[in-house]
Amino acid sequence: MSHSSTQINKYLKSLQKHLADEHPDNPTLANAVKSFRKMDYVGHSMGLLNKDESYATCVTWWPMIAVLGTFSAGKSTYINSYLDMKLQRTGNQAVDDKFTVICYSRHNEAKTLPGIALDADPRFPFFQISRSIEEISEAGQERIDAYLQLKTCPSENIRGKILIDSPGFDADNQRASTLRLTQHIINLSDLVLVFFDARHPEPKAMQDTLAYLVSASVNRADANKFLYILNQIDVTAQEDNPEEVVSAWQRSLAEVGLVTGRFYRIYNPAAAVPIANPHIKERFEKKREEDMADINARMHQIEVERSYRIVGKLEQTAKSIKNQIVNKLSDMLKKWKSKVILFDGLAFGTLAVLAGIALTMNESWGIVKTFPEELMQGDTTAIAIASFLALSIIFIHFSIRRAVANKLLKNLAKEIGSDHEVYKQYVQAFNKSTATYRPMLLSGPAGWNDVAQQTIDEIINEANDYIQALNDQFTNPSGNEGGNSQV
Ligand SMILES: Nc1nc2c(ncn2[C@@H]2O[C@H](COP(=O)(O)OP(=O)(O)O)[C@@H](O)[C@H]2O)c(=O)[nH]1
Ligand SMILES: [Mg+2]
Repeated sequence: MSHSSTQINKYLKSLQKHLADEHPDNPTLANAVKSFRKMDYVGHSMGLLNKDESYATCVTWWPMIAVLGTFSAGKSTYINSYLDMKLQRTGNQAVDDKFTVICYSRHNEAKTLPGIALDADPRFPFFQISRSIEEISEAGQERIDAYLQLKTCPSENIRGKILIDSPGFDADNQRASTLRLTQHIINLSDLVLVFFDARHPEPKAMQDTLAYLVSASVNRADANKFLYILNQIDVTAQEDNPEEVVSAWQRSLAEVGLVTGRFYRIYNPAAAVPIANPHIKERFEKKREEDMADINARMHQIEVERSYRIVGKLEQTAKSIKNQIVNKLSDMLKKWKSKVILFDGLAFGTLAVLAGIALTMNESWGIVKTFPEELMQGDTTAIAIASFLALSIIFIHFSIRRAVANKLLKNLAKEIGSDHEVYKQYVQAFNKSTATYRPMLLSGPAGWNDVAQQTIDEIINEANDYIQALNDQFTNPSGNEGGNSQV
């Protein structure tokens, strides 16, 4: 990602503000932003980062949970009950044709903002989404607002994460852009709840959904972030054999290749049809409670992991600068210097020998003797020759420096892969360390001075303090446990 440095500053300020808003009495993550900013200074001075880049944009600050599935499967009803407020409209006809990104805000009312607001919102991992929307949308001109809206709401249950409600899914009638946006959201999400409707266990819409959402998820490396939920299971209570609906559903999933994975059966008691038979009612309620507890645990886990993941990334990046990147750069610089000296020697040695041969053959060694004198006297030809020689030497020397540096970077690309995240950082830092203006004799990579070393050590210490603070927050039984609020 590339932005102007004022944009980055705005982003970081806004990030800090949102974190402070979300955790007014727990500044750990807001402090972590400050540590990331400190690390940016080191990154900038070493050349690892461009001025318009920040380590803080490399982490997802708010994990995303996407709720996908068929039309009127009860996605919005589920989300409202999770939030414990009626934020989303619900109903049997299509009520929403946009994706709704739901974020926490302390301010006491739910607010809807146009999708364009997401573009500048650091909470959303689509930071600068309009560009990718342009790629996604076939019309090109279509605005992000046509696909996305942002809602903020004061529900405690959404603190520390983002929920995405989606329009009903119908692979046949969907605009291609919506399908692509769905894939984009799936890729960015930390957890994906796929809702099906027990009222319509096997209509075509479900088959299409299965084919599109499920078969795509089966072979993914992150397949375990998908939870498959058969909702509105209450309607099967009147059937002679309620289990048959569940089996049919699981068979459909198996047909598209999903044999393992997490399957849940739930319903929303407030929206459900009353279950008359007390035995069936009890059985349904028990299963529902178990499954809801599992789903809630996964959602809470995401929030806890988020904090540790962010602080972990801070510590890991600082340590990798100190231990790996600096060592690797120093090593490369050492090789670079000795090779440059070697090739300088070869080049100038060869030139000297050739010059010697030429002078001998022309029997004109005398020129060499008179040359300094002529130069002192200000002879223009002599000055021109001397300047030409000097410039040639400089040109050859710097060409060798560049060529050797490029060769070493090529080797590095082979070693770690040129698409590796840090490869670009190495290239920028090594180019800075071997830049024309930088004397070759300096040991150590550019920007890696006492201040930088001290800063990195401070950041590592700070990261340890944050982990301590998170342990206190998440494991202290008397304190704010955070997880019980959403049952
Ligand atoms: N019987 C029953 N109806 C439900 C349940 N959940 C939602 N509904 C109803 O199903 C309809 C569609 O729900 P909605 O949340 O709008 O579905 P969405 O399109 O997936 O967002 C609404 O009329 C809900 O009241 C449930 O668990 N059981
Ligand atoms: Mg809905």
